[in-house]
Order: sequence, then C-alpha cells, then structure tokens
Amino acid sequence: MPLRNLFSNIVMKHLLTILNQFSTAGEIVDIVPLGSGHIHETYRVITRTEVSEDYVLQQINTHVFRDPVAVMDNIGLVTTHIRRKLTASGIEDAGRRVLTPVELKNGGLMLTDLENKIWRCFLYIPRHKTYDRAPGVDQVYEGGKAYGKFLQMLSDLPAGKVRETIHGFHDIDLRITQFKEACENGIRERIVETEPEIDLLRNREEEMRSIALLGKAGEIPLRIVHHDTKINNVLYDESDKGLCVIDLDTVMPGFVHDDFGDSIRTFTNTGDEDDTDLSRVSMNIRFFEAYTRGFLEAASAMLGPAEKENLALSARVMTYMQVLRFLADYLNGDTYYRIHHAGHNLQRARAQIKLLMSMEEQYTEMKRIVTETANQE
Ligand code: GN1
Ligand code: MG
Repeated sequence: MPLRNLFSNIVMKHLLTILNQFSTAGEIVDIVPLGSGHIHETYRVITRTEVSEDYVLQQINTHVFRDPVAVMDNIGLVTTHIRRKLTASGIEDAGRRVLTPVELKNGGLMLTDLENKIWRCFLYIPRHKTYDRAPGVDQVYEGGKAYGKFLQMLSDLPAGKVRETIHGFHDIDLRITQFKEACENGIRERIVETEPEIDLLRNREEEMRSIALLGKAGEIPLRIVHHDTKINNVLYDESDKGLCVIDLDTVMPGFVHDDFGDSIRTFTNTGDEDDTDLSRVSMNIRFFEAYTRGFLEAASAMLGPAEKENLALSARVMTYMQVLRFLADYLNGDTYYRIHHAGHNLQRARAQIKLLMSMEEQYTEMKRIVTETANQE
C-alpha cells in the first residue's frame, strides 16, 4: 500500500486497526493529520477512488472530555435532528450540510482501544474550504448565517435534551474563580511576570458578569448552543458559501451569547489568535457588521429583546473569558491547551487582550450596529 511516510509504520498500523472496526468503505491509501484544533488528535483518511468517501478519524481528548459517551450521545441527537430538518426542507446535498458520524461494525459511535483511548469517525465532507482568519466580508457574513441557522434548527429542542460535556464550560463565574485560583497557586514567576495582565482582568470583572446575571434572573433563556463557534469550525463550499458547522463536542445548554460572542472573537480579528505582532490584532468593524447581519438574518426570529440587546457585550465577555482561560493555563504550567512553544499561552492571552481593547474602543459602534440590524429583521 503506497502510504506516505508521515508516521511510523506502527502508528499507521494502529490507525488502520482502529479504522477497520468502523463501517468504512473503499481502500485506504493514506492517513494525514488534519485541522488546527487545540484539543483532539485528528486525521483525514484518504480512500483510493472518488466514489468511496474519505473519513475523519479522531482520538477524543478524554482529559478535556471526561464523559465521551455524553459527547457522542449529544452529537448523535443533534446531527439526526438537523439532518431530518434539512431533508424535510427539500435541500439537496443534505449530507454535506451536517456531520455524519460513522457507526462501528458492531454498533455504537465510539471505540475504546487497548490503551483505553477513545476514537470516533465521521464522513469527510468533500470539496470544502476552511479559514483560520477571515479573508473578506462575504465569508464573514456566510459564517454568521451558518451559526445562526445552526441555532435556529436546534431551537425546537429543549436545552435539557443535551448533556453538559464540560462542566461550567462558559460559566463566567467559574472561569473567574479558576483564574483567581491560578493567581494564588500557579507558578510564582509567571504570576509576577503577568501582573499588568492580571490587573487588567480584575478591573473588568463585574461588567463581564452581567450577561450571566440576566441568565440567572431568567431574562435570557438557556438553549442548545454550539460553544465553539470559531471561524475554522465552519466549512465553506467552492464558492465560499457556508456549508456546514463542525466540531460538535461542546454542543450543550448555554446562551446565544456564548456562540455569537465567541464567533466575533475569531471572525473579526485582523490578526491571529496568538499573534506575536500585537499591531496586527484588532477588531474589524466591517466584519462585525457582516457577521451580525448574517447571524440575525438566520436567527433573529427566535431571539428575545434581552438576548439581542446583549449581543455586542457578548463579544467582549467571550474574548475576556478566553483571556482568563489562556492566562490561567499559563500560570498553571500549560496543562490544558496544546502549546507549540514555551510561552505560547501567554502570547495567546496577550493577543486576545489586544483584541479585547479594540472591541472596547469600538463598543458604541458595535451596539449601534446590533440595534440597527435587529430593527431591520
Ligand atoms: C479550543 O476545539 P478547539 O481546539 O478549536 C477550546 C475552545 C477555545 C479554543 C481557543 C474544548 O477549541 O473553547 O475557544 O480552543 N475548546 C475546548 O482557540 O476547550
Ligand atoms: Mg473544539
């Protein structure tokens, strides 16, 4: 078999043994690393012919997702629900518009190997594109529409239908508590080194809790949301139309703000999430407008006034929360996110702080855009 010499034969053999237990078709010719996620090990499985489909094979990070059964149950439920809706609406190529988990030959969606590692497999969606940084207004608009539609299609499922796959994932109070613990118990030199960043975060704490307070007061409903609405979790087709939302591991109860806010964090950034050159990092307000337009076109009808009123603020809250998480991980000795070099989490935190400041500078305009766009819908 002409397998490319990317991995050692042993790794390749192991991957093939795993794959063999899933109901795949076609002769496998190569297995290559895929994507830029920080959490799982992901491979693309390439089959010989155009006719047989390629696959995505993933080893679930069980340090992060401690209950993989809940993850796969949620994914099964949500993808079935969306597929049914797409088919009912008569859409062609429904199979490219929602993830399709591949079953094991003897049933079920996940496999535990001899080392207790957990694997799952999806159909690879052919002819798609992804972006780590937005190339232009049109793709941002399409991304907003894709995530808005995703929420809209799930809006008739009660939030309680899905399980929590990471406890308190976007709970700002918990993230602030965890950050404070890291400031107490983390690596001493790193705490001293990041004093200015720590102060900056402390000063914003109360305002950043305000959406959660509305949630607790029952003014904002819990819905089924995605919770990882980064730009690179949208697949685009050949003509840059939004095709499919992927990475459904964190689909669980949450607020619309968890999704809208986290999208703005990645879709509007003029630099990289971990940019070393902070002068490149800022929020592109035209991209903010485009995302808001796409998102509200798809999801406005299901949202209440308190949800819409807090969309602009949610971008700041989610960026702030990401800084808390990156910096806490740095202080704790880099135990959560995969890092590519020493100091990577600090670099990420600093780049996200720069983005947060850019949002603060443009906040009045962001609020105006949300109000105007919501009124047009
Ligand atoms: C992680 O799946 P991935 O690597 O794109 C993280 C997100 C963060 C993101 C930051 C389960 O996402 O919450 O926003 O990194 N996912 C988890 O890039 O923690
Ligand atoms: Mg993810």
